[in-house]
Amino acid sequence: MSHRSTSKQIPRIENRSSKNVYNVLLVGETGSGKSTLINYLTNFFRGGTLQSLKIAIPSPHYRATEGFAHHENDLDDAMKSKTGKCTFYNFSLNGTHYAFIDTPGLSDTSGRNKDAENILKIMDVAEMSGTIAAVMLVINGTVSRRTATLTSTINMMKSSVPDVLLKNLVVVLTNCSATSANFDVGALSPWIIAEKNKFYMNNSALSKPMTFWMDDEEKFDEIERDWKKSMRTLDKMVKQITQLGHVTSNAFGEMRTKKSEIKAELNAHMSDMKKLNALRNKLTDLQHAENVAANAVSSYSNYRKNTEVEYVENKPTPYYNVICRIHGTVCCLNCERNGFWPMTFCSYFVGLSPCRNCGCGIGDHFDAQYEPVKKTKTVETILEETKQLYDQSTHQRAMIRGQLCNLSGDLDFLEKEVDAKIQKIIDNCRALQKICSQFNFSDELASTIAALKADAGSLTNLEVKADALAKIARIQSFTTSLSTKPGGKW
Ligand SMILES: Nc1nc2c(ncn2[C@@H]2O[C@H](COP(=O)(O)OP(=O)(O)O)[C@@H](O)[C@H]2O)c(=O)[nH]1
Ligand SMILES: [Mg+2]
Ligand SMILES: [Zn+2]
Ligand SMILES: [Zn+2]
Ligand SMILES: [Zn+2]
Repeated sequence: MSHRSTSKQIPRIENRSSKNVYNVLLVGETGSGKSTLINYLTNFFRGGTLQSLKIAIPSPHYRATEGFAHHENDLDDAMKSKTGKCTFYNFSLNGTHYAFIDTPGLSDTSGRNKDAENILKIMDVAEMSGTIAAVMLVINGTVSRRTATLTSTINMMKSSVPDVLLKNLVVVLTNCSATSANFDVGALSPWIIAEKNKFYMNNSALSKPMTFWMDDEEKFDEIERDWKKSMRTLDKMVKQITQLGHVTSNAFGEMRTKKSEIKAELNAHMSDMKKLNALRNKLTDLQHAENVAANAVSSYSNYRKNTEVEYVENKPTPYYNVICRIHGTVCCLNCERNGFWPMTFCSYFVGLSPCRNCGCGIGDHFDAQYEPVKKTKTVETILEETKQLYDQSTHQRAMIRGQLCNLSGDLDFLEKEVDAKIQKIIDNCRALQKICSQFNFSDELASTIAALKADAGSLTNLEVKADALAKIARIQSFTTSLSTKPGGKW
């Protein structure tokens, strides 16, 4: 049996060697006649007659006689919870074992979600069975192909039967005969059902209480004619099932794995886009902060101030000058005394009267062979407060630049990651299509993609939002192209 790791948690049906059992999966709309067919099979295998009907599945008019109700006890708990409403009906004939698996009806009134859930249950039970001999599509043969529910049921079935089982597809048209059937098997296209895999039955005995036809000769004849025909058809059908042989049902598990991987990857993709959104917003913030810091740096860069300072330099002169000690001024330039005593001979002093130039006493003056000259020089002073602000903003800016550098690294990484994940989604879709060429990606992924679009719409970074929406649109058109033409364009 399967040696694949994907099947490791799948409980198998114990104590029945799958090689000996022909597992037949019955699928179809609610009301198509699956339960009735199983009751007819019960009569076929267990020798029931119109006078002594054997009933596996009770109906309003017939009570169960076969004790199949507790059959699900054979399955372990894990299996039971997984299969839900799938029920096994086991029969044996001449040492050959058959298991007919009744599944929840599709296109149920409870809606699409319920259908999807039921399809999963059907696929789970198919996988757990280990091998499948036939997938039996039970269709009410009076229904023409054009009803919307039937079309949707057919599409659901196409999406759930792996290609390895296409040869094992069996169609049972109920409520009709080969001549009266309205249903066009061509509606299953591109599935082609071999003639010997098509069966027509009118299983009318159980639709009315026995009293309705038992004592009325004409009604009984009609019921009996159909009954006998059905039994002959079942004989052919059971023989054909053994001809179809066993196909390992791993493919159902692979489909389930691929489907859930694709959905998980799509969701992971969205959370990447959300991360990208956050990072891009942070990038914008940081770029703004960097700008602010850069402006601060330039506005605080004038922390140096130049001031003009006056000072006095003694310029040497070849002659003597009389200088006031108090005023620091030259009172007599190139004094005619030429430095000789007494100073009273200087024309600025008349006897002992004060200096005519500055008014100070003679004793406050001296002779010197230089001339004090006032000069100015430029001195650079540092504005401490401004410098502190400058240093702070320079530091700030360096930090922001570091963060920007890290952030753009993270962004690069994440963008590559996003591309790789999308590629993985594409690859998984292609792989799933290889397993099930009729898989309807558009339907299967519709709700996931709608959720992604809603998520993308709420992204705050306009650039990332546009990018996310474009990526989703690409994935969507890729999956649509897969649904219409195998291979698809990417
Ligand atoms: N006349 C006639 N009635 C049928 C046939 N198959 C099913 N029915 C009736 O159609 C109704 C739904 O059948 P049922 O077996 O419960 O469908 P299921 O929901 O697929 O299990 C019941 O009333 C059946 O008696 C058929 O081949 N001929
Ligand atoms: Mg039923
Ligand atoms: Zn003088
Ligand atoms: Zn003087
Ligand atoms: Zn003076």
